[in-house]
Order: sequence, then structure tokens, then C-alpha cells
Amino acid sequence: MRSSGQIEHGAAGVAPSGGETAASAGPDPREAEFQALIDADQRIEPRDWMPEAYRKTLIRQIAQHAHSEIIGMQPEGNWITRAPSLRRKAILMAKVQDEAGHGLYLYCAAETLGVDRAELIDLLHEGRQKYSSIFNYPTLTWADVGAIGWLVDGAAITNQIPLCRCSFGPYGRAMVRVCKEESFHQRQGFELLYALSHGTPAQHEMAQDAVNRWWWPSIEMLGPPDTESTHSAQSMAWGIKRFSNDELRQRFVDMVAPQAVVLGLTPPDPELRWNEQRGHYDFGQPDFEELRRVVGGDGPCNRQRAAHHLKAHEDGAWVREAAAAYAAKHAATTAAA
Ligand code: FAQ
Repeated sequence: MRSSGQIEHGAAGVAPSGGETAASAGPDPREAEFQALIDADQRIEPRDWMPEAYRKTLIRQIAQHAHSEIIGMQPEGNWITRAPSLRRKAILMAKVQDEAGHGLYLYCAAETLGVDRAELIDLLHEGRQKYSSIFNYPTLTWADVGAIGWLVDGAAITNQIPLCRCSFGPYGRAMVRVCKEESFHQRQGFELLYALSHGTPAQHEMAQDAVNRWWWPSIEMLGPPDTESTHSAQSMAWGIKRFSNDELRQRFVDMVAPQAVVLGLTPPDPELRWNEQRGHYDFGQPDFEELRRVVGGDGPCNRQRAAHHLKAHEDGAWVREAAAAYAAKHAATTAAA
């Protein structure tokens, strides 16, 4: 039976209520123990007591992250058959398989919080859980594969390295391996774009066009501005997020701006320049209205991505049934032995 009422994202940002004993008089003493662990920068593990709102917030974020990895396979998977060489095809296949692996670690991490992967996938299909805005943009040319690696994986790493220190153990540990693999992904994107940028004029133009299209959506994928971020303050107090959306955005721009120079490509931001006083790059205002629209379902590929995921899920039903039948047969044989 589904228990989605418990895990929908809507209530996830509510302040901790004291968990199961909220109705009883006085604060729950376990709340103080939980907070002491957080304050001491210790990890919360699945069997530890945790406030219900902490659990819900983690389920929301981890599920959204897992869905992003799986939906994120679509834009690049689109290019596997058209990769320009065997080497490029092998690299891209390895990358897309890595994304599937990341999704699986993350669904497993979410399951330690008492939800079932099937429930989370149902919520995604019903539009009640999200995935990253960035995967609602199309991959129009081969250079887009490079731009995704360089910029999208670059933004993902910037966001995910601090998540290795997330207060919830299974999520933080999953992030360690994910980040190692994402670093390879970013590197391959950079190398691909570098080759195109230093190739023929037409190849250079294709690389520049891809960067023009992916630059702003990558900056926006780090989330709404801090003033509009509903969950940041509580998630930071709980040690889930370590930095705010705007702090991570600045880090991301500081990382990729000098890399663009090495690539010989120009970010589409006339305001991008080093600020000696701040010790950071200044950059223009992202279009957060566009982010809101895309998150709200009205991006260029939202419907296509959702429909493709649903179809793949339905087409794969026989695999899940076969695996369950095999597991039942195996369990019966083991019990009889
Ligand atoms: N897209 O209060 P905040 C990848 C929602 S993995 C869609 O700031 P929070 C690997 C947010 O959920 C990329 N929705 O929220 C790869 C909330 O709505 P809700 C995914 C967004 O959670 C590379 C509302 O807006 N990474 O790229 C987005 O504190 C290449 C208010 O926002 C992760 O998921 C968005 N961009 O901060 C794969 C990392 N931004 O839930 C293939 C883990 C915000 O209340 C190829 N997640 N929203 O209905 C996080 O770090 C956080 O969840 C943030 C958002 C930073 C994304």
C-alpha cells in the first residue's frame, strides 16, 4: 500500500515538531539528543531517532536527486548512437551508466528512511516529486554533450561535494563515490569541448552555441536565490545543506569562468568579470522566472522527459516481475534446503 501522504514534499519544510510525541506535553528529550549530534557534527544514522520533518526533508531531497540522475540520462543518452567516434561512444556510455548507478545509490539511501523506491517513482510520475530543471532542455548538437559535462556536471559537483558531509550518514556516504564519478564526467565534458573549440571554425561555433544555451540554465539549476529558498535555512540548521544556493552559485561561477578562458569560449554574460575586491567573479542576474517556469512544468522538454520515463517504466514491468518471481523461487528453494 502506498503511504505517499507521509512523504509528499509539501510538508517537508515544516519545523521539527518533536516527532511522534508531538501531542504529548513538553519537548521530546530525544529531540535534544538529536540536536546535540547535529551540533557536534556527528552523523545521524537510519536507526537513530530523528524529527519527522528532518526525515521528510531528506526523503524529498534525496528522491529529487535520484530522479534527476535517472531523468538526466535522457538528454545525453540521445547522443549515444550518434557519438562521432568509438572512443567518444565508449566514454558517453560509461557516463550514462554512471548516472543510472547514482540514481540507484540514492534510491537506496532514501529507502533507509522507510520509503519504498516504487512509491517514490509513483510520486515522480504523478508530478508530486520533482527532478532538476536542467534536464528539461534539449541536446541539439554533439557539443551539448560537452556542455552538459562541463557545466551541468560542474554545477552538480559544486553542490554535491558539501553533501558528502551531510548529517544523514547514508546520503553523505553515497555522495563520496558519486562525486568521484562526477569529476570524471566534468573532465570529459571539458576535454570534448576543448577539442571542438580548437577544431574547425564550424566545430568552434558549435561549441560556443552549446555554451550559450547551457550557461544560464546551469547557473539557475543551483536553486532559487536565497531570499526565495524555502528550505535552505532549516536544511542548513540540520546539516543537510552546508552552503546556501547563492553561495554555491558563486563557487560555481568562480570555478568555470577561468576554465572558459582555457577553452577559448565566451560565456554569454557581459557582466562576468573578476572583482579584485571581493576575490570573486561578478556575474549577471540569472533568469529566476525561467527557473520557476521550468520547475513548474513548462520547460522545453518537461512533457517529453516525463512521458519517456513513464513508458520506460511500463515497458520494464516484466523485468521487475521476473526478478520478483526469481527471488521468490530462490527463497522457496533456500527455505526447503
Ligand atoms: N530544479 O528551498 P529550495 C546532476 C525546488 S544531479 C527543480 O532552495 P532546496 C547529475 C526545490 O526542490 C542534479 N526544482 O530547495 C547529472 C523546492 O521545491 P519543493 C540534481 C528545484 O531543496 C549531471 C523549491 O524549488 N541535484 O545534475 C531546483 O533547499 C549530468 C525551493 O527551493 C540534486 O538534486 C531545480 N534546479 O535546494 C546527471 C542535489 N532548485 O521540493 C546527468 C541535491 C530548487 O519544496 C547528467 N539537492 N528546486 O517542492 C539539493 O542540493 C537541493 O535540493 C537544491 C534545492 C539545491 C537543488
